[in-house]
Amino acid sequence: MDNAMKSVYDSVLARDPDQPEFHQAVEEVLDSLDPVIEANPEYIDVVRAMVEPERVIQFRVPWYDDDGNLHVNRGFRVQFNSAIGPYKGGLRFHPSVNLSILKFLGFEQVFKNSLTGLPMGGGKGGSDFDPKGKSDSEVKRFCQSFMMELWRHIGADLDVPAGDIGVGGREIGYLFGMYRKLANEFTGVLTGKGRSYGGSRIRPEATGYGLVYFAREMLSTKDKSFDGATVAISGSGNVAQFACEKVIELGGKPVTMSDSSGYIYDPTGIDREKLDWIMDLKNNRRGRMKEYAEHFDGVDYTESKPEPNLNQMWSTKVDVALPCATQNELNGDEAKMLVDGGVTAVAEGANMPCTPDAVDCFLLNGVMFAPGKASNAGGVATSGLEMSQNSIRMSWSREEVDQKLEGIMVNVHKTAHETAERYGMPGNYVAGANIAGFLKVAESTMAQGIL
Ligand code: NDP
Ligand code: 2IT
Repeated sequence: MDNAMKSVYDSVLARDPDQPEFHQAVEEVLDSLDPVIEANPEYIDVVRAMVEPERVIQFRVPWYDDDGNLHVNRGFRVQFNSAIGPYKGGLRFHPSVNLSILKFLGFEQVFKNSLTGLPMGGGKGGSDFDPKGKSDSEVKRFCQSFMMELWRHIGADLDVPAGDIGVGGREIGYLFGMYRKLANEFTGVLTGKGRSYGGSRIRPEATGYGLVYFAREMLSTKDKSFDGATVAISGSGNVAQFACEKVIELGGKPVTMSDSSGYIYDPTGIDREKLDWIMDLKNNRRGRMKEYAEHFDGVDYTESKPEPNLNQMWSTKVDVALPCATQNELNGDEAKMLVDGGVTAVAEGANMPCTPDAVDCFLLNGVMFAPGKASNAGGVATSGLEMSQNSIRMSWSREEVDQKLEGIMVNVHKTAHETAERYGMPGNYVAGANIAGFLKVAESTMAQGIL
């Protein structure tokens, strides 16, 4: 980082010293931007403005559980940047949610959305509510209470939330229903909606499919492919499930999946039938991965242990690793285990799952590495396609949406790859994605005046 950039970073640290995830996300981007500022010194002012969200909304979310007890959660929406389009990004319901996490996610979303080539700004929101173990009616009451405040801050041309950890089709349905009632209008204010009320085909699959399309493109630059490749996947939620599905379709062999309680290792591979079983377990029965090892023969289950214990899942010998659970789930020592096991490529399905040490380890050891803001952009890109369909009051076929998604991911890969080359860092997708994502937003910000 050069001096001007360092002073921006120092001001971020000084202003919000208690936001480590946000610092991490900002540092990674600023580290990439030196050559851009060298070529366009005026962009340093854009950087100064970009590290501060345009608006942050925080609110109270009171709700009653099934026994009539009151709970009070905290709700947020971080409207980070609208230079190239309405704020766009998911909602996360998880007990760990705080402003640091939502600001890191919102900040990354700005670059990711820009990379998709679609006109979407960046935002993120959510709550420290834990959907785990809650009844359907408790989740519904929570979502309704959450939207009772959020609705006045969002809109189809203003801010369009979607899902993220803990927010899937069920939650989006309850949120959309409440928005429609309060605003007295039916618009595409949320994405990830059900098919029967304006949702896009392929949106549930999009992040996982997009991730594998991106990884396929990355592998092909070194004449490699998923065909016959052994793959480690972490997580077992939306992104992990559909990444697994696409890996199987391309001839790969996924051998691990996990949840916050532990991971399974299935040496014979997770096939279509076993994946269907996992989808039913996770999406309908809301069960734990441990049950997979109890149900299928020859499967190892390892319970997760808190840090400083290493997650042994990453010591599995694989060709490709797809971390699809959460931020900072894969550290430098775990990256070293993957390298020792001979990994060729790592592509982030989650947002920032690899720590800076892990990323350094991959790059130093010549492992192809795709940062989430490029490789998981297929989810928000397909949300963008849902917004388009809602605007023109049409719905496209599965093939049409999948084709567009694939085209966008091929293009995101090409953009990140070519930009890295142009700026003298061939093969560095982190630099390529950060620079390309930044340039479009910076140009728009300058053209409109920094406001
Ligand atoms: P889900 O809620 O569907 O699944 C999350 C998965 O990650 C679960 O298996 C969960 O296990 C695990 N997990 C979550 N938090 C932790 C934790 N603290 N420690 C260990 N495991 C954890 O979420 P998604 O699949 O939608 O999201 C996964 C990642 O992908 C997130 O980083 C998200 O931001 C990112 N992402 C999602 C997109 C989308 O369209 N949904 C788009 C782009 C990125 P458990 O059930 O035990 O909590
Ligand atoms: O992190 C992400 O890109 C998402 N959770 C998806 C956001 C969206 O608006 O579809």
